[in-house]
Amino acid sequence: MNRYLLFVAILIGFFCQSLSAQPRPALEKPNVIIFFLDDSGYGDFSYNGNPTIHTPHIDRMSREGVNFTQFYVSTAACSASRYALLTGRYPLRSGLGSWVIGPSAKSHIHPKEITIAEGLKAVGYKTGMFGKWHLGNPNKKNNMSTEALPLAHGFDTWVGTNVSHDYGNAKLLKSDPEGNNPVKGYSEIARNLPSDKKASTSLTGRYTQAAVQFIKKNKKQPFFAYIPHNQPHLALFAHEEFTGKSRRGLLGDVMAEIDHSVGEVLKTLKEESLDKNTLVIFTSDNGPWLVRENKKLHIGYAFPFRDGKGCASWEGGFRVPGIFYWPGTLKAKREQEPASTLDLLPTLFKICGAQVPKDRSLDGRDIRSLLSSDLKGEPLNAPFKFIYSYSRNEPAAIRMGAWKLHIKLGSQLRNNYGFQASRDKPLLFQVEQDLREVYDRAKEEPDRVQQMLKDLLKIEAQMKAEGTYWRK
Ligand SMILES: [Ca+2]
Repeated sequence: MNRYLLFVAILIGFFCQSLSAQPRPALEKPNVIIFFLDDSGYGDFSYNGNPTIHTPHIDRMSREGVNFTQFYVSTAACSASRYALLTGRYPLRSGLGSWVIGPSAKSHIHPKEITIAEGLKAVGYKTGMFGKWHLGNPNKKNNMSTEALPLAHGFDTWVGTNVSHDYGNAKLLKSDPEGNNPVKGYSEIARNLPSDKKASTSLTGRYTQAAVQFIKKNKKQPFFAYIPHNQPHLALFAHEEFTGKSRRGLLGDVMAEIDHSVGEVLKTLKEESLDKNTLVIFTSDNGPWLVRENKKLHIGYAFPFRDGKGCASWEGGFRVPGIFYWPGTLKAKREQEPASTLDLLPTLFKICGAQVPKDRSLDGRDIRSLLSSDLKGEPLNAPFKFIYSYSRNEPAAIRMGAWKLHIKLGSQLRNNYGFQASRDKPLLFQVEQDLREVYDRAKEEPDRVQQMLKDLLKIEAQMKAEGTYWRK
């Protein structure tokens, strides 16, 4: 009898264990991971045709997931692009005043903004960030405000740089309940990054390991991991394990390490039986460097688009990878409908059961219907409409459907390819046919020009009238 009872107890034990090991159903609060590279061009990946850069894990995501071929960021520089991704709002709404805020700027993302991390945290997600922040830095001008760093914006844990690692005084920080450097809740791992090669070459691997640990630690509850790698923003740094291996040189080495990072995260999800209830998104914050002083060998590639990082509105600054990977829920698809990083917040909030904010303007669309019919998203009922923002976060162009109207030009190459554009004399391109923006169609399409200009001015006026949380 005793042996019988023992046998039953063991059976019950097995049963309970297997129940607790069952992952959540795929659609019940799925985990979310966002990879967000820095300055990686549309053409810097083997899946987009780069012949000498090898990115096998990212390529596999693009083949097996939903690969958006017309995916955008709302500005061609770091800070404002991060703001737009995290809040689903155009950069002008941020009140940051500039598309890049340096370590001594007073500005930071306002605490009243609702980020993806805050929305998901409010419905029970653990939230971790592993990489570059660049949305504020505690300094004298903002009275060493703790609101300038990630813990005030929905992240439970963070390791990463406060700004880009090419600022002379850039710091590598981490959240630390006991810490008080530079402010309460943080401690410093390294400072003056450009002159600390050891710290700089550690970044990609450090973020990867921290993200993997975070996933393992939180595997029994919903989590959100935001992984904004510092690379391939200049200066390029790869761990020695990857250095000198790529035919493309150091940029290829850097991309191989990033690809390895993606591979490690996907492997962990599989090993922990989390792959079926985790949505992984892969994108970049803006187009590539094309020239910089004598570092031409490090340039990235925006092909087939024109220009790169730091331009006003040319496609090469704004087109980035847009891959959504979720085995079992998303079927492999090459999606040609345009979408942008602004769409992440509304889409993720719907998928994860978070409250979509109603007390502010959101500029993204809920694109669940483009991902999978299982997600039960509303069909998109209007053509894609999208504002390109320039250095003061003001509109420089608008896209409506397949057409794009430039009202202001700016080029990293400083030549604008012989074109000029203004509000009085805009340029018009059909960017689904004319990928490189070569043929100005404004004269043939005067009514379209007027309509698009009117729409651009209307959106700009609405943003200015609504104001920002910094200044009403
Ligand atoms: Ca960037």
